[in-house]
Amino acid sequence: PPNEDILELDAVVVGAGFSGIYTLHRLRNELGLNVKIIDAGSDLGGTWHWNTYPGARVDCSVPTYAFGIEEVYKTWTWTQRYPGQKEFEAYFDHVDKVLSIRKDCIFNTRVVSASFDSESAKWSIETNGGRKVVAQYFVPAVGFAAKQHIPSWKGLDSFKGVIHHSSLWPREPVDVRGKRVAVIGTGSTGVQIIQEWAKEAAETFVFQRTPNFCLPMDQKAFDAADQEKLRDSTAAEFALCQTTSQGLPRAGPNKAFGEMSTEECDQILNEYYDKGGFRLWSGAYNDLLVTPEANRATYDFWAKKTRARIHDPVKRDLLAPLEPPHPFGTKRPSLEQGYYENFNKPNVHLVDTNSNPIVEITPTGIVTRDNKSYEVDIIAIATGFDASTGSLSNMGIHDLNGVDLGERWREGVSTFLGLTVPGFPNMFLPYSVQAPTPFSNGPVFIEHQANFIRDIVKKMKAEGLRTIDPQPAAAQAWRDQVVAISKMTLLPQAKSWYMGANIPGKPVELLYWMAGVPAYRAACQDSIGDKFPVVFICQK
Ligand code: NA7
Repeated sequence: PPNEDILELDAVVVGAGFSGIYTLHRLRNELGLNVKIIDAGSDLGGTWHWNTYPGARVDCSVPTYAFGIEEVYKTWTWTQRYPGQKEFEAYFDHVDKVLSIRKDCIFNTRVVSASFDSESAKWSIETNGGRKVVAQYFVPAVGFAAKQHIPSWKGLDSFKGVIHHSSLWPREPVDVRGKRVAVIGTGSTGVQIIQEWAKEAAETFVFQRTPNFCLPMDQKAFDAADQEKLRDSTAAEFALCQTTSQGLPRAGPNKAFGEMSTEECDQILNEYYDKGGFRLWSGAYNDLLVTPEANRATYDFWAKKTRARIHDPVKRDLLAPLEPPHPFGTKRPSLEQGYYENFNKPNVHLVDTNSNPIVEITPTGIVTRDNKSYEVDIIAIATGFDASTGSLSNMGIHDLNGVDLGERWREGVSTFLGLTVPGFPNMFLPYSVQAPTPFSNGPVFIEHQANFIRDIVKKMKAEGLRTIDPQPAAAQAWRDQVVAISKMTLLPQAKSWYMGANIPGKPVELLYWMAGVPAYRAACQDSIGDKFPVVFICQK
């Protein structure tokens, strides 16, 4: 008889962000499966639920950083091109009103283990509350930034003031007026916090290890006329996203650096910088991340523009050095709104933790190697994440032989299509490793992967298959491709989270597949065509 204590489902999805919601919607509404999302958070949103730090804002523009589902976008109005976290909370509430997602979510619950039982051909999932769930399909949809990276500084727990990692920030605002504040880290998160705090805090101390090559955000508040225009253009913008390499609503450059005259380059670089957004990162030429000379030309252009905004020569050399520490765009740039001008204020200080690393957190501040002590009231730890593999490797997911996924990936990641892993039948990993993930417009790319998961499940049903499991040879070939593409690019030259290089002991390898979304989509389609029985072990 069925065990009443065990929840029996067709599919379990972990994570209620964009990828979890898309997958639930596709499997539940289009295939009629019984699906639930389990999420450690208390509501929908994933990244947009957790990241409540001051200034949290998307830096990929709407309306296409959103669900491409007509019923959702036709009934929603954005107030600005790059909305903040609060607007996303309201947006996910709207998504729930239209798609009825919350009713199938189990919140405040963390998955602590998942194992596949060959006999029943089902996943058995356990949560921190001791709940057991059994399902044919298992979809950890936890994004790339779910496992925080907090360096193990001496004395970290001794600090008497307010201290939080950016993605564990309290939901009620922390008042910084009249306070001395410190931000450690200058990635996308650090930059956003600094911009916010430098407006109000008495003293702001920025602890920078590597400069972020920030680009101007082309932020815009939408008026009624803009909103009307968006209503007409959104469908076409989403359609355009399907055709472009990054899933953005604009085509990339079609010429290489060497094919352009100096004047042509200058004109495009200036145009892209002035227009703002990630245009300069997408590239004024199509070999920005491949050809060193092309890359350097963009860097030099960027450095000249940025240096002109910073008055103090010491800060200028730290924020936008003449010699780049890594090629342009091989670490993620962020979009800024007056970030550099903040450093012209006398109460915004820049501490170089590259030459003087942090050695200790004391009850009252931060000490660097040169024995300088920075006394502060509030600290934001904006030191990033153990990207992509971190959350998956710590969820207790076991393969057919009982080996943990983290153990399987100890020497390097192996997947087929970045979505499936040999030995983990019927498990799908949207928005994860060895896929275009952070080099794409997230929601647009996720929609494609959710569609693919739906199509593969549909095919399994049509063919009467209980399980599919990628062939080890298919995964090896996929890995070889990721590595080969990586070697063609400049990305390995940066100590970035893309390379796993931000986490001590993590294998250094490019975690993502760089050949663009359309080519990725074609590879997925190919795998469920004639190749299907070759690349997957299929069992009835
Ligand atoms: P990031 O981009 O990983 O940035 C982390 C920052 O913290 C970065 O500036 C790091 O310097 C710095 N860092 C990390 N460890 C240390 C130590 N031990 N000491 C000093 N400084 C340190 O994370 P974010 O949260 O900003 O952004 C994550 C992504 O989320 C973002 O790219 C968007 O896609 C969304 P480093 O550069 O390693 O020298």
